[in-house]
Amino acid sequence: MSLTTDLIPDGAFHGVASRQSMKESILHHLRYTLVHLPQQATPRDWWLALSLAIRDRITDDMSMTQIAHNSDNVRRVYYLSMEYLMGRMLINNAHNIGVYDAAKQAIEELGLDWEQICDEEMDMGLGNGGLGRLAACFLDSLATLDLPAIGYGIYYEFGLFKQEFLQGRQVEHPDTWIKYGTPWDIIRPEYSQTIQYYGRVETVYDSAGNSRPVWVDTRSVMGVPFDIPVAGYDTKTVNFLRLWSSHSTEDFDLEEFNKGDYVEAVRSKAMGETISKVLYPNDQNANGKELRLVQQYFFVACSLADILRRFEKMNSDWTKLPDKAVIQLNDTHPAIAIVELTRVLLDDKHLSWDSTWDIVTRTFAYTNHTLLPEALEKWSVGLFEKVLPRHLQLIYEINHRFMGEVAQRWPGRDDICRALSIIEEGEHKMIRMAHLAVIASHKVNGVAALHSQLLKSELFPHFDQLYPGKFTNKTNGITPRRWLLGCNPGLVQLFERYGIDRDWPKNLEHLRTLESFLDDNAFLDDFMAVKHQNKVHLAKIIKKECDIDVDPFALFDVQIKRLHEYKRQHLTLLNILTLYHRLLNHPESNTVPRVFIFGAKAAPGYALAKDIIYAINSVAKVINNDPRIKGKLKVAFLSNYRVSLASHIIPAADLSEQISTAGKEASGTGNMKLALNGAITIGTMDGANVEILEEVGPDNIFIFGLNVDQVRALDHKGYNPYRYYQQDEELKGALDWLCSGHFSPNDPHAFDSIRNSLLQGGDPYKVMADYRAYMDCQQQVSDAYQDKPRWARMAVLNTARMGKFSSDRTIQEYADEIWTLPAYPV
Ligand code: B1H
Repeated sequence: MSLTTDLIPDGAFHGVASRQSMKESILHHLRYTLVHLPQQATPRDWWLALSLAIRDRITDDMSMTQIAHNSDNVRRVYYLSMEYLMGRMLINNAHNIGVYDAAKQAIEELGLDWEQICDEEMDMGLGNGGLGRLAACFLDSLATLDLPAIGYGIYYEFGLFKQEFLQGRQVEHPDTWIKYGTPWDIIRPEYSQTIQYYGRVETVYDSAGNSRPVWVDTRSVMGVPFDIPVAGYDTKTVNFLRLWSSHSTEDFDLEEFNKGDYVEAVRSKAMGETISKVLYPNDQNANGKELRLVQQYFFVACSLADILRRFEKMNSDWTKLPDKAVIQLNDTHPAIAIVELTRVLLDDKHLSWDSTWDIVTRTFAYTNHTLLPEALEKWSVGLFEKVLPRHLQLIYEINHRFMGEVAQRWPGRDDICRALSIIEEGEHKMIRMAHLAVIASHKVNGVAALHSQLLKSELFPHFDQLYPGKFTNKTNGITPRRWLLGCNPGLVQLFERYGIDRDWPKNLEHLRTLESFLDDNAFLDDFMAVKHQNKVHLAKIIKKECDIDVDPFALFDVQIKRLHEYKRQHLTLLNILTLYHRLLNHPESNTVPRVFIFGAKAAPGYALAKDIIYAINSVAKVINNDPRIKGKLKVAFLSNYRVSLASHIIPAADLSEQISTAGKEASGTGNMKLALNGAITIGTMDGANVEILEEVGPDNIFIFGLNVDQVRALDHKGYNPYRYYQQDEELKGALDWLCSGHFSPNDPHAFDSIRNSLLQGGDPYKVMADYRAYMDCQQQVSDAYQDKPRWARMAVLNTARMGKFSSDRTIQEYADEIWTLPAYPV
């Protein structure tokens, strides 16, 4: 690299100079970091050199930001999450620091293909779905809004499994994202932490005869942090994500070894290496595994120790901790942090209980992401005691004091005490982590208006009465940098041509000016031409990945999300079967050609979800190869759905399927991404769909089906799915056909599980009840799609009216109303 480029400050990288210096940087890294000459370099070498060149333009600002935050002893938010779905980082970072054009031109001048180079990057898939991606969007917004923030999580060696279809069935493979390293992390051995777990609690007496508990005979494990820089968009702020990797501690091994227990020493060494090995793939399904509990404690204890270390450098009064640190819990997965902070302040720093509890409750805030009972975390008391015996004592103490409060508020109401207790009584005593999180947090929020309402009225009604004002709503959002600027360059260029305010990525409300072009037919045509180009691009991906030919003029009907019964991919399957049946009966009918596009991973142990995948793939195979329907219906299930694949599918979608049973989807965020890119939503009155309806207006969205009240009423009077089956010929026909063996000749009973869950199983997610309303609504969709100008206006209005769903708005609300966290521009 030349001396001059070293001396030019970041902001001065413009135009030719910027492109030239970028090219020099890339070639420098190729030659001196990767030790390759251009003629030997593989696409991966170029990708790595390019990434390092971009990284060089981030790291100085990162150092400056951290020096400023530290030396000014600023208040920070600490975001604790078991999951971060960062996806690919190159394009996002290039946009955020303003070198995207320079980088792309430099690559092209080097005779390389930009997309091919970007495609070399492995997704950083350290999350399951919406919850993990939300954390990633939040990091982007925190930095963009100049908010001092650090994210904490786990440096999983294997992220979410790679999905493959073998004869239509899901097969999982390990995700080896880190095998050859990543240019985006910085190892920080100097900030390693050693933490204790297992062991037992002893009571010791001092000379004055006072007793105190001591946690002894513990095992220990070391956390080594890896920092991922998070650059804000169009600002100097660079925060970071600190991920802990677990390692065995030498001192401990030696101790065991010297006791003569060689095998135990080696075993615990293996355990140390195991903790951060793999992400649990059970989205929305708490599993009571010991390793999961250990993962939670490991990352929480390392993170807290790191937070307290930072606090102690500049402060001496522990009662000031809540002035300098607010800790946001991304669901209950990191809620053990509450108990760990209690333990440190009480046992290590020797504060009083009252002082400790006051600090704890002023420090923590908790976000709830689900009402599904199977996702609400509970730990068995026995397991907890084994791994964290001292923490269990503290939970009992917290609960004891809390029960006192409840008894005072509702004298004689043992039923309420039992309902609110952290400990669930029964044959197996369980610890309810959500109760702990509610009790210890100063704010608890849901993730969409409806969800937050249900949180108060259904999940925590007594807590709401006990703590008025504690429960709030923070409707989710998405970062416009990744979900429009990064993924839809065609639309971005269109905005430029029509003179849309260039700061829309920071002020998404500015896209409202698109509404002034609603009567401009040339604009509508241009807008839809971009959509068409994106569909052509996706069609190529579908051809390459699935070997299916799809017509880009057909309606692209997209359902991309984790596979779960409550999300009702099987309702879409019934729609597909019905449409196929209608086409066979009326081959000459004027049907709107559709391509159904799916992306979904099923939890490896979720048999019914896997059967639904197999069913969709099996039906797809028959439909895609049936010449009688002349290609009017196609079904493409793309395997290995992930962030990078989403960014190709979303800009190409016409219709966005958001069809969860009302009351089940806390928010959804894919709904926002698709609408922002001009897809029209077909959805139920669930999660953030309700607020999307408010924003776009009833003419620009397709709403169908039971609402929450109707679902409750149906359950109340007794729901009978058979009634719908027997009374609706098409529904019966579709379900019977699925299970007739027609779609699985070698395995005629392959889909009985689906049928059973919908009939004998009582259809817990009301698929049968919503089928007819869904079919009718889909007919309205087809009619609207045939009216090209109408559809175009709807699409534009969806893009124009998504301002509310920028995660910048969400984060600003957290900063103002939960964190009282001022911006701190560097
Ligand atoms: C959401 C989860 C979740 N809610 C447990 N809950 C997990 C629960 O591995 N686990 O144990 C993993 C994930 N994920 C999602 O959060 C909601 O379903 C979406 O509706 C919401 O948009 C998203 C972000 O708030």
